[in-house]
Amino acid sequence: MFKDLNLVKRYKDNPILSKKDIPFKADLIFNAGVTKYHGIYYMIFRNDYKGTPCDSVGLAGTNLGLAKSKDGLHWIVDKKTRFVLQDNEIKRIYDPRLQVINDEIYMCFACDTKHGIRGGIGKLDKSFKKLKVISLTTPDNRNMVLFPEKINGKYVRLERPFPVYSRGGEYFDIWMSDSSDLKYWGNSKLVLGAEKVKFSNAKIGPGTPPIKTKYGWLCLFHAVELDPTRGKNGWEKKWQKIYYVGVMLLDLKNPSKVIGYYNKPLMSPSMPYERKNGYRNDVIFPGGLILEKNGKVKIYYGAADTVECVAFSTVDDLVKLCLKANIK
Ligand code: BMA
Repeated sequence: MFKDLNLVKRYKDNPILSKKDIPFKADLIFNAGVTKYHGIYYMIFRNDYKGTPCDSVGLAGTNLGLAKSKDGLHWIVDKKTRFVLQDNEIKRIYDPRLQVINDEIYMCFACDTKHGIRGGIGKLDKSFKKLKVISLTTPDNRNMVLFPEKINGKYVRLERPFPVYSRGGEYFDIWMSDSSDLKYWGNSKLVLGAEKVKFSNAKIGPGTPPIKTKYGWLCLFHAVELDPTRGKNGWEKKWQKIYYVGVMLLDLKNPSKVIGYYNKPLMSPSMPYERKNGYRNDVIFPGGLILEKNGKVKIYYGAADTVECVAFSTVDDLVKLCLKANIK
């Protein structure tokens, strides 16, 4: 396991959202999407709740809830809003990521179906309470994030297909596609192969929706270390993975081109709420990156698949890390 290098500062009052803050049935509150819209922070969080025990850990279902904040640190949860997508084919949606493009609000999400995992894109109304699904990928794909503006006249997304058959094992990469209407996607290109990320021996995936800097698109990703010698790490019988956060910078005009990325984890599980007593310990899963006017950034992440947290950095520090270790 890689040590945390203290490159970002965790909020002293983490977690910012957990089971105790939720006014409805809730157990694991994590992997939220966060955006700032007209000065207010909005968070759509994942809630996995227990029911009649139906598997070894008793998790019965998943829904998504909505929270609002004036400072990005203290949150008020909407009592009524719960996003659930379920029918004969679709089992659940989870791991939302939010993006505002041209004053319209979009949410990417993962979608478990009877025939595989699909990446979804939907549009939220201005109250963030209603979701209209625009498109779903073919299986298996997820961890999709949208860029905040069109590039060369097209919407662009990062995504993470899972080619199990041809790649072997859980060895997955970050890809990119574009679209004229957010519904039909194509022109797919590899962005970052998992083999380039030296602190991962397994899959990587897009984490936070990219933010624009004058040096390039800044984007956090997750990177997995699989350690078969690990025993019990959480409520699960056996959890053998560690999830780190990585940081990369993509070319402004051609985002399939990586300008640079930091060759060590930006964040490695280190705090008790990231390492202990969680559903899956040693997981940091980034889903939101907010750039403030003064150049400071807030990094939102799920910790141990159990609580939602925030950490702080600056855009300059993150860009510098990427430029220091140019992969070319
Ligand atoms: C991934 C997803 C995430 C989760 C992570 C760590 O495969 O299921 O939702 O946070 O694993 O368990």
